[in-house]
Amino acid sequence: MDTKHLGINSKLIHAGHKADATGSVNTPIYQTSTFAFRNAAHGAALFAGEEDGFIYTRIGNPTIRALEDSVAELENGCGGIATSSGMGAICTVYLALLEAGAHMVSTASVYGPSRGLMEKDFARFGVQSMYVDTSDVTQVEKALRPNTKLLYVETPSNPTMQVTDIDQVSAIAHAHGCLVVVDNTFASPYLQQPLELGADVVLHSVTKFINGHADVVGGIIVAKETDIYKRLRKAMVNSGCNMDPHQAFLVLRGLKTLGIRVERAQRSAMEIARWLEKQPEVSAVRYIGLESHPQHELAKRQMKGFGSMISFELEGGLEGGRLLMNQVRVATLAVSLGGVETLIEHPASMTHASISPEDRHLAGFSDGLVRYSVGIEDVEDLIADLRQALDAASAESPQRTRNSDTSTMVEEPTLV
Ligand code: LCS
Repeated sequence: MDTKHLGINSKLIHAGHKADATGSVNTPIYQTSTFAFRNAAHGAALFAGEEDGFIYTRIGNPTIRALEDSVAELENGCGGIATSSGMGAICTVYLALLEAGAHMVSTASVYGPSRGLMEKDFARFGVQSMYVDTSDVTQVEKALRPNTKLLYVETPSNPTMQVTDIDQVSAIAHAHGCLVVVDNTFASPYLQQPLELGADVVLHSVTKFINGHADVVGGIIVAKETDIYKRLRKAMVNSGCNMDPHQAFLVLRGLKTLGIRVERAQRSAMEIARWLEKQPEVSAVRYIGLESHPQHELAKRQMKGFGSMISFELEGGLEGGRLLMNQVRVATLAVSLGGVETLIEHPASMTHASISPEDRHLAGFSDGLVRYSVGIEDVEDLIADLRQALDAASAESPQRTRNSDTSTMVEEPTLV
């Protein structure tokens, strides 16, 4: 079905699906590693790119293709490339668009491993990088060098919730002959379309909102132009970062409800953020839907909604956050985000532990920051849960929840 003219919720249901001989309403799982050629000439034509079709699942597969086509349409790109994980997508982007001697400028508070992979691994192959607050356009402009090939932006950023003006930074980067990649994981294509705002490439950890059910790890990249799409696909195929057909099937299933999940979760997030702002134990709330957020107006212009990610700090600093995380009962203490279930985690010791304490400080978040991914439970239950957790935390250690004690902070880097 041609879905180009349809609204986003209709696209979520129908884009990417191609009817097969059975009339299957959903794209089946083509659980096969390889595809038979009709004859030798057919095989040769597929390899030469003279005919469209499937060769081998690392290169392409109908179930994976359905997901790639669907997200490419949602993002208004020329083609999608599904990957084994969000990090697989990021690795593919670095591999395809950078080389020895090239320089990358990125958001300082980017997801920990996105930075770790560059600083610890790609650096060994001579790729240079620099991390700035990309929500500040002047910092971006100053960071660009003649050899800067890539501006890699995460917006909203994990876990600081900073919002970068994609339109403005794209114009600056393009004037320097530099490509722009946006990690759109926190917004999802339902709320933000970076390619429409000037970016060249958009990527997602589909593990989060796109799949939405905490049962799959995966990634996807969408390019605006064909030549970049081809470079990215080649890097994915050669590095073996491909998605698996069963993964793709589950993500296709999750994707259909993206709109209703995001709408509900962001409604609850607004209520929770406003409630958190009023609690005496809470010293700061970062939610882009709040007027107090420094880029609230930009988010209003750039996004179709404010999403469901909240970061907050307690008066009791790190210790206060730890006590709270141990006391929640409806929310689950776990990393990841963007699922139907509410998750709470501690970036400094978990998702961003691989970034040094100095760099975390420079990126703009304290060891006391707690990240809260709002799910689709009843909002009254989530608020009651937070209230009882704050009460229990205070009862457990009334004086400690009011001190900023970071002396017991574990600096051991982890893998997530
Ligand atoms: N980009 C962002 C913004 C992320 O938050 C993550 C994972 C990734 C990329 C990597 O995706 P993955 O390979 O895990 O599919 N973020 C995580 C987080 O904040 N908690 O656990 C994983």
